[in-house]
Parts: sequence; C-alpha cells; structure tokens
Amino acid sequence: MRLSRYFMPTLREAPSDAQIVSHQLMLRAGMIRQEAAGIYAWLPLGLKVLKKIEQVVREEMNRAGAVEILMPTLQLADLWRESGRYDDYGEEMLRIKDRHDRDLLYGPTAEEVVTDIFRSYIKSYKDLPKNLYNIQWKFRDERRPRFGVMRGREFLMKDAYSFDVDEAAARRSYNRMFLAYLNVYARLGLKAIPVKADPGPIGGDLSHEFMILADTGESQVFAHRDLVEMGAPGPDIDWDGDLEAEVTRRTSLYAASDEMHDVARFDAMPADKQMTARGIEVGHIFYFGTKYSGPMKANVTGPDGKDTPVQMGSYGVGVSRLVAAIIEASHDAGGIIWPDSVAPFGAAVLNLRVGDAACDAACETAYAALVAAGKDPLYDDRDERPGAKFAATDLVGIPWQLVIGPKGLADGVVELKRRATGERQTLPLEAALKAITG
Ligand code: P5A
Repeated sequence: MRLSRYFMPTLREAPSDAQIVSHQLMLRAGMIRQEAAGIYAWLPLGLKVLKKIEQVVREEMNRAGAVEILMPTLQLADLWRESGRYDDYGEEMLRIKDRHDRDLLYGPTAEEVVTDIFRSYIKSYKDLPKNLYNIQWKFRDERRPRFGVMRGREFLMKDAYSFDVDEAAARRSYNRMFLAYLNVYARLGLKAIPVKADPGPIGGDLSHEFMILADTGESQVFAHRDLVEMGAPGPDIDWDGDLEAEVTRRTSLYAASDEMHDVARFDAMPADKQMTARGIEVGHIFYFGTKYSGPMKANVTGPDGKDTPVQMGSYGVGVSRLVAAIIEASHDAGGIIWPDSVAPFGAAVLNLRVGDAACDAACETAYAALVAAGKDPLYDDRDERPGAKFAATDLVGIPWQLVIGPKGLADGVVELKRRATGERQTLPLEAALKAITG
C-alpha cells in the first residue's frame, strides 16, 4: 500500500477524553472513530488488525474441532422468553420492535439462538459432540462504556457453544476450549492468566476468565507468579489425549484447593509467590449444563434410548477488546508495538527524499520485493519531512522499518529498524530485504 493513496488519519495529539494509553494510541494512529458512546467505526488500519486477530482466533477454534457458523445480530425476543432470560437481562439489552410490532433485540450473546439451531437438527447422542462458533458483533447497553473499544456497547465477540451427551464429555469440551484459548493468546504475544470466575448472568457452575495483566485493567487479579511465566500448550497438542491433566497443570501450580480449576487461592499462596495486579478480561468460558437446553427442550436421545437435555458450555473471546489489550501490553513512548502476528503491515518502506531518482528507484525495488514476499508493506511515498515519517511509522507500530535516503544510497546502504527493540542496522538493500523476509 502506498501511503499517499491510503486512508490513515493520524493525529498529533490524542483527544483529551481518551484516558488510557490504548484508547489514545488507537485514536492517534487513526484506527477507530467514535460514532456514539461505545460505538465505533473501524478505519482501515484498525480493521486490518481486527481481522488479523479474528483470523488467529478462527484458526485455533478450527484446530480444536469447533465449526464456524454466522448467526444474526438481531434475535427474536420469544427465544429469550423460552429460556427465561428476556426479563432478567435488564437494561443492558437493546430491545427493538419491527413494523409488525414484534419484539426483537440486538444480541448481547447467542446461547438462545444457537440452542434453537441445535434442537432443529440434532436429536441423537450419535451426532455429538458438536461445537459451533461465530465471530459476530454484539450489543450491550453498558452503563459506562469507556476506554474506547475496551468496554464498548457494540463489540466483536467470538462465541463458541459446545453440545455433549453427558457431563464428563462436556467437561472435555470445556478443557479443549481452555487450551485453545491459551494458544490464541500466546499467538497474539499475550500472557493470559486463567482465573476461576463467577459465571454471572450466563449461569452455570464452572467458569474461567482469561486475564491480561495491565495497570489499566478493570478487574483485580490474584494469581500465582509462576503462572505468568508459563508458555502456551502449542499447536501440536493431542486434542483427543488427556486434556484434563494439561488443564490441571496450568491451573494448579499452587494446588491448595480441592477444586481443580482454582488458580485464585491468593490467601493460600506463600507471600513471595503472590502477583495481585490489575487485569483485562479477554476471554470467559462457561460450563452451564442444561440451563438453556432444559427450558428450551433441546433434547438428545442417549445410548439408553432415553431423551435428556443436551449438556452445554459457552466460550467467549473479546476480539475487538483484544486490539486494545494488545496495545496496553505492548507500546512505548513512540506508539504501538504490534506483534508480527497481528501487525497491520509487515514492513514499512520510508522514502526520505521523494522525487530523488535514486531514492524513488530503490524504494520501488524494495516495495516490489516485499509485496512479492507476501510482507504486505506500507510505502511512505508522501512528500513529508523524515521526522514526520519516522514518527508516523513508530506510532502505528510496523514491525520492520526500511529507511531509504540519498546519503545512505550514495554509500550503497539503507537503514533497517526493528520497532520492538529499536535496534538499527546499516546495510545494503539486498541484505535488509533478506533480514525482513527471512
Ligand atoms: C461466552 C460466549 C459470554 O457472553 N456467552 C457467549 C458467553 N461471555 S462474556 O464474558 O459476557 O463475554 C465474552 C467476552 O467478551 C468481551 N466483552 C466485551 N468486549 C468489549 N466491550 C464490552 N462491553 C464487552 N463485554 C464483554 C470480554 O472479553 C469477555 O470476556
């Protein structure tokens, strides 16, 4: 992409109402624009990152055996009357009437819709297990939308729903999602801590939140220090193997509790192992058994020939919140530092003297080579001061910066900067391209 033709409306100053660094940087980098409280338009740079995160989540869901569907944003109130949640959900639910005076709502979550889909098609234990997920916009009329997309009213969620014949199988499905989540966060360059949680309005008796540690987080986290240092399970996990052991290992480093999933036994930890902190909730998983399948009569015939309500769990990732969470976890005074996995562009080419024949030619060569290598480069071909170009590229966080100017070219070299470390190398163009393309 040539920056002269792109739409990347960067700002020198963050608007004064942006209180946390991710919100400030997303506005300054021209990633989002507020349309109404908690409702945002995604501008090209923001949309690219959002789509990349979405794709990482999708790949890990697919790897763990979940199947993608797409459910509508608007739902029938009648389904929520069946489950009994319509009146309970309260003011967070945006209620709408259509021209026939029918009650609709903008979905804050989709347990009811997916249960309705399930019960229309699946009647036997032989068709289980199933896990259906979608990545779709949700609406919650939050009392205090704030911190940009961190707590929006309209936000993008990945929500998965598991269906199993009995409790043991349902817990397996839960564990699969648990481990898939650790893979997702690791690929996004995040250290996510699983914390035993309160199921709240989703319901159920088993629930974990996944927390990113950040000073600006809205939740308080108590966790064992060693947990933060643990890596992700890795892509080659045996999904049909002993998942319980793997989950237990990751949630009971200090196994003071008889509840195997409990990591938050802060009071029972030795003082030198405690790491109370603030956290951002980037995912939340639930096992709730028959809470929805019971009242909604989503029954399956078991091996004994009897009909029983299907066992369910649901699993959410805050996809749009993750954009902000990654920035909270990875930035410096100059701006955002994207991990390679979600960077909006793989590399930037900075032409320090547009119009200079040698500079233009070298930049075009570099740009073409990076396009060919699939690095999706951003070429700063604007007639701007070098300082403005350095600042913009740092601000938007492109992982590699290839700086091409007349002085260097006279000596046969260019400059290559790695955004994350600030490390700079002076080297011939060919060598710089090799370093980027690997
Ligand atoms: C799980 C999937 C659920 O809704 N039903 C389907 C379950 N869980 S949850 O915890 O309420 O939400 C899942 C994740 O969505 C993100 N999230 C938000 N992101 C931005 N703005 C909001 N207002 C918002 N509310 C929830 C969180 O990451 C949460 O973990």
